Amino acid sequence: MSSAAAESGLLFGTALCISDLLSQPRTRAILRDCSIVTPEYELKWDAVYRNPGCPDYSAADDLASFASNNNLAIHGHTLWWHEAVPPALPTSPENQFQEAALNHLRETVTRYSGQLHSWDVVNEPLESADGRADGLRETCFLAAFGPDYIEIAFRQASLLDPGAVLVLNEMGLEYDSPAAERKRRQMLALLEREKTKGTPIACLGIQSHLTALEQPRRHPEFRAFLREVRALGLSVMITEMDVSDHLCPRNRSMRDTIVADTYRAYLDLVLEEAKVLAVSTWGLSDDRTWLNSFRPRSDGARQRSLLLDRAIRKKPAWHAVRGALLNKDKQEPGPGKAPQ
Ligand code: 9MR
Repeated sequence: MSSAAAESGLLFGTALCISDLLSQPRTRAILRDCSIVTPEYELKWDAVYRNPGCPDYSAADDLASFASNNNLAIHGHTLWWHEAVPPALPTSPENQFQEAALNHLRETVTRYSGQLHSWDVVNEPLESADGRADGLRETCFLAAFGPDYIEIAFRQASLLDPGAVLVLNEMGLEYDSPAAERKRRQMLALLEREKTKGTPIACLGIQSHLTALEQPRRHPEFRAFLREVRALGLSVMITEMDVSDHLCPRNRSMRDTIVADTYRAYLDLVLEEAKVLAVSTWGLSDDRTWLNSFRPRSDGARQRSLLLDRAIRKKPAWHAVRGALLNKDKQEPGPGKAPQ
């Protein structure tokens, strides 16, 4: 898989946890398929500060050593995310939270400076249901720093690790709904605002948690969005791709076909329109998906949402993703496609 990606000038990878490396078949699959890995949990603020006042980077360090010993790039996930704030941390007074958030960012970026391919500097900044005109999610970062918090985080990260690709990562940009279209417009407005201020955002992370039978094959609004992102001079990373099969029939081979087809159609579209640096799935094998708890199937069957099955065997989805990666530069340019 990673060689197929490399042929098209991309990295391919997965999210992983330190415990994945206890399984030899899983480790072998990671080494066979990946050129980039994303710590699923170990770098998050609450993971590092499980014991208040006493940061513990040992699990993240172990993953970083595994990656560097095996020549894998690392995507750092994630510096400022409202869901990863240590629970014991007081979010007020604001200046105390500011200091803690900046300390965490500086300490983490400095520790791994020069070692990472990229950083999700800010994760999931938009939530239109929060009702702000700019679409920003009401988080403790927004409360403490105001709407400039994104600029502050990116400037700090850029100063401390100038070689890393700095990514603004978001969920739900790829969905097909009026709310998703609103989010795409708000994201473009945000990126334009930050560009005007000179905020060093290099790349948009599109999480890509897809749902089979819901994700459209043709998706003109999303296609147009990707073109606008490209026109702003930004690259794209597909950061957390998986396909929930909770709407699919139970029959395994039918499910596998529909899931594979969902991956293929989605990747064909994104690879055609965006300047994609890397494609990562959120786990590699079906025993490691978060979707069994987040989107359980009503018939009780386990999700088959990733590229390998529970026995770490390749599924049609694996071949579909590989096909899309290999096909990248063989596609007909879409109408109005931005020049390479
Ligand atoms: O898969 C991750 C799970 O193991 C963690 O408990 C959870 C909270 O830290 O985060 C999950 O990953 C999320 C990612 O960090 C951001 N996008 C949504 C992912 C799935 O919830």
